[in-house]
Amino acid sequence: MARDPRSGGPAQLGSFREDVIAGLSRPQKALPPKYFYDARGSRLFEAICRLKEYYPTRAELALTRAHIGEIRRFASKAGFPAITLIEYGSGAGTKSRLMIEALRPSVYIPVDISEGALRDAAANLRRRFPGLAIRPVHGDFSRPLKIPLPQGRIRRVVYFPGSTIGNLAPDEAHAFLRTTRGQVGPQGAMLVGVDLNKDANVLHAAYNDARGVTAAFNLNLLARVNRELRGDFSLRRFRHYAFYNAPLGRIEMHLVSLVRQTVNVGDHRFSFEAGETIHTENSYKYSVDGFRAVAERAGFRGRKVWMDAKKRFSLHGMEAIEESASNGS
Ligand code: AVJ
Repeated sequence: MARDPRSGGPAQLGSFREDVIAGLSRPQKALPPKYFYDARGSRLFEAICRLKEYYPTRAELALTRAHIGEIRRFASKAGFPAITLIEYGSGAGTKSRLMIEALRPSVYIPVDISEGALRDAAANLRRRFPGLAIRPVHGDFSRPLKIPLPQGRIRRVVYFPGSTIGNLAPDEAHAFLRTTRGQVGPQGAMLVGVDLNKDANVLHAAYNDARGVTAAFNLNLLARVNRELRGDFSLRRFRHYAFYNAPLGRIEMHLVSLVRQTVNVGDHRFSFEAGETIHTENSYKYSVDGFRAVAERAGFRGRKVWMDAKKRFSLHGMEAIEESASNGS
């Protein structure tokens, strides 16, 4: 299917090969989580979203459905007859459909790193919303994107669901929000899904599911290195490890080397001690006020926050702060 044979792809995607070599050369070996989402990884992530332990997807869908009228009112603005909706990390597109139905944008710009998911979702949405202009952008939203935006009295709304922002450390989230603030302009708005702090056992279970789907998702990163970069990782010699790092307020995912070993990636060779890890993902959890503080420093005022009944997940409705009123950076 949508295997991406390029090592790099579009310029803004950078290079898988370079990022892997650099990440495995660091004292704490690390791989960027954006590379989870090849065709197989995207399918495994969809399976994670259906797991009973993985509450975020269901909680976000439920709260979005429950508050869709208010979300619509928040997004629309007097004097702005049309909306351009930009979605970061649109993936399979279930939430996209809901948001398009609610906001009725005239232009929809889905941005995703997974080319196959982007293409399939765009095709589905074209069938469902024949009047909507859909302009997919294949790329990595962690870097500034050149997104063609219509001019005039059009309200720009960025939708960033799924708590993907949790992959970023607070200072990176701040920089990302600042770039987004520039992208939506002074009359723009943002809807961002943010997972909330909660009981560590609930968090732990969500990233250590009984059926091992999260483990397969994590290990697929090594399989992808083997497939695309001539790697020789033995998947039986690494184990999935995820825990809640309470002082830092984040779930960390790692791959633990079970033995002392060396691994080749193309012409590069890496050695592992028994027990040494590759850090593959952070997933930061916020309080409502904690997230608002980060957003405020980046030029967004929190106007609304919606939560599911158990207060596990939040959707923040934020508006751009006029430039003169904000100067944190
Ligand atoms: C897509 C980044 C929101 O952090 O919960 C799910 C990815 N990793 N299970 C998350 C993920 C392991 C997910 N995000």
